[in-house]
Amino acid sequence: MLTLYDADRCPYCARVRIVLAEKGVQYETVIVDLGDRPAWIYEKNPLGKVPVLEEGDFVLPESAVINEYLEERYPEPPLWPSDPAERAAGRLLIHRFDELSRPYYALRRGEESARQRLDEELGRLDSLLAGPPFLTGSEFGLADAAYLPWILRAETMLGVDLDAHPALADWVERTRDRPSVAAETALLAAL
Ligand SMILES: N[C@@H](CCC(=O)N[C@@H](CS)C(=O)NCC(=O)O)C(=O)O
Repeated sequence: MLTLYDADRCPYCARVRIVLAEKGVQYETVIVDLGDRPAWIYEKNPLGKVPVLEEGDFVLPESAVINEYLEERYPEPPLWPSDPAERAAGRLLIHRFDELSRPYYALRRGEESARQRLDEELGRLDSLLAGPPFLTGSEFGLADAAYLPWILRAETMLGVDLDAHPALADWVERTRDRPSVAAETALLAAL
């Protein structure tokens, strides 16, 4: 049985929850109180952060690495495109995720000047989604799971209006039908 060391409000954990749900993998959850982190979490992850995935003696932190592991461990349904160039483009998006998270967290800290930078990044995603329905093409995948938690939180917690980014707004709406994302929306509403 897999165990996920998890926190409801953590968007990095949400990345992993979405992928576990997409793949229909059963797992146990251990909720970590981020406001009063238990000392033992440092044994699982020296950085003291969640998510951490555990399976027997195997302990793995870092959401992007966990999701790559899950993709290999549970190949069905595939969450990367079969084309290597398309997969590489998806990995590049995840590698450069900080371009979005930097202004997101700056805005969360109350730096209003970050709103414009965040808006530019949302514009970049909007352009990517002007053609295909998902970030790496015709199917929902790891890149979508990597970005969605912040977009959902930007709307609900930071009052970001997606109206200026119609393709991005359509993408969010499209993903809401998926049980993996609906669960996250419900969880956010309950925070
Ligand atoms: N790079 C990590 C980041 C994880 C992360 O920052 N998690 C936050 C909660 S959303 C955390 O555990 N924060 C505690 C801390 O920073 O000390 C990942 O992708 O998993």
